[in-house]
Amino acid sequence: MAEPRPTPIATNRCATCGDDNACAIAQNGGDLAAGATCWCRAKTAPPAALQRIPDALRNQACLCSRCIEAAQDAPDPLPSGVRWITDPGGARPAIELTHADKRAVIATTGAQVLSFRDGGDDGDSNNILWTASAPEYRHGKPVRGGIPVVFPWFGDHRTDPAMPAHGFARSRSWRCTKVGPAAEVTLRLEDDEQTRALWPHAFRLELHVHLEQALSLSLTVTNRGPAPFRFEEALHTYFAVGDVHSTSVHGLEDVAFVEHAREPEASWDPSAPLRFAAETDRVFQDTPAQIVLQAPARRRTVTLQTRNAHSAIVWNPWPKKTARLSQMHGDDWRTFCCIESANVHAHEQTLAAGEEHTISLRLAGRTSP
Ligand code: TA6
Repeated sequence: MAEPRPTPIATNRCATCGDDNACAIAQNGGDLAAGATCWCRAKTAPPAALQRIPDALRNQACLCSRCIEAAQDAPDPLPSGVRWITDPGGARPAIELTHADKRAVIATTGAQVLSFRDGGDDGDSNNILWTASAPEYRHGKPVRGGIPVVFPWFGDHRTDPAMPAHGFARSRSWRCTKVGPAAEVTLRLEDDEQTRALWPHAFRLELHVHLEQALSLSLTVTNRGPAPFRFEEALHTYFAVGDVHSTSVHGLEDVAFVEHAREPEASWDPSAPLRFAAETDRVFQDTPAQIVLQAPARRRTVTLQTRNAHSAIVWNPWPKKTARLSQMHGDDWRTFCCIESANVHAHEQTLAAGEEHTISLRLAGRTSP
């Protein structure tokens, strides 16, 4: 017997994906006395859908029809190691994966991995991923940090400066289409009239996130349209390094690159491991499948293993660019670097009608005694 339908209070945000749930009662200011009847009262959400409502949002909002649909053939009991929560901002649905002493949190907005803790308490020192000092957890906005999903273009739009940087996928509400069997979920984004207004193609994105000793992500792009399309993509990973001055990146020695920073180092040895001594925004092409980040200030080594990622971007804004960036405090640049697993610029991908393409990233952290 399905649990009683939550009585929505003035929020038209779906409790499990954050998208508009078209709740008539919420649109009526949540005033139940007004007698507004919501479409949801005519629907019966499967138990699996109701189980996905985070405690903090229970009785706060209806589910959207697409999340109810997505949960139709879901296994009733959520597998251990998967839990719906709200993100650190308290209002946006998120999914928590746990495995042994490891924990990852994924926001449904943008299917953005927000944190990956390899043991210990919930403190930031255990978080392999980095979050800016003034994070904004807002519907329709990526948080600065974690692993934003960049699609269908990288950086600024080539012809229209009004378009969102790094595409639109990181700002949209994704919904969960598969849970389990282990500590794993699949989140999906498909084209709709808003995305087609920005990029006129029918597509499906699926991000599969699996937590074991390592954190594995795979992003599959499917061309659902009648004609080929071209796209760029990146898993734009922010790493917590403690002190960027003592950090080094290994595996990109002698790999072809273009430096895009406004004020980069005057010169450096491309055959040596990459170190940070100025603003760095280096796009590498034809990259190896393994890159290693050494962050001695955190006594941490992180190994990135990729499949089908032919580009990598290494970025640190240094102080001047940090001052121009949202969600950042002045000193934030000191404690992170980005190593982004991607296909961009010369490795922009072409996908024929009906075809799919998958890029994968596996993050394994090791802390030295
Ligand atoms: O990936 C590096 C980069 O393109 C930088 O140039 C910087 O703009 C960064 O991404 C962050 O972009 P965002 O749009 O998230 O502020």
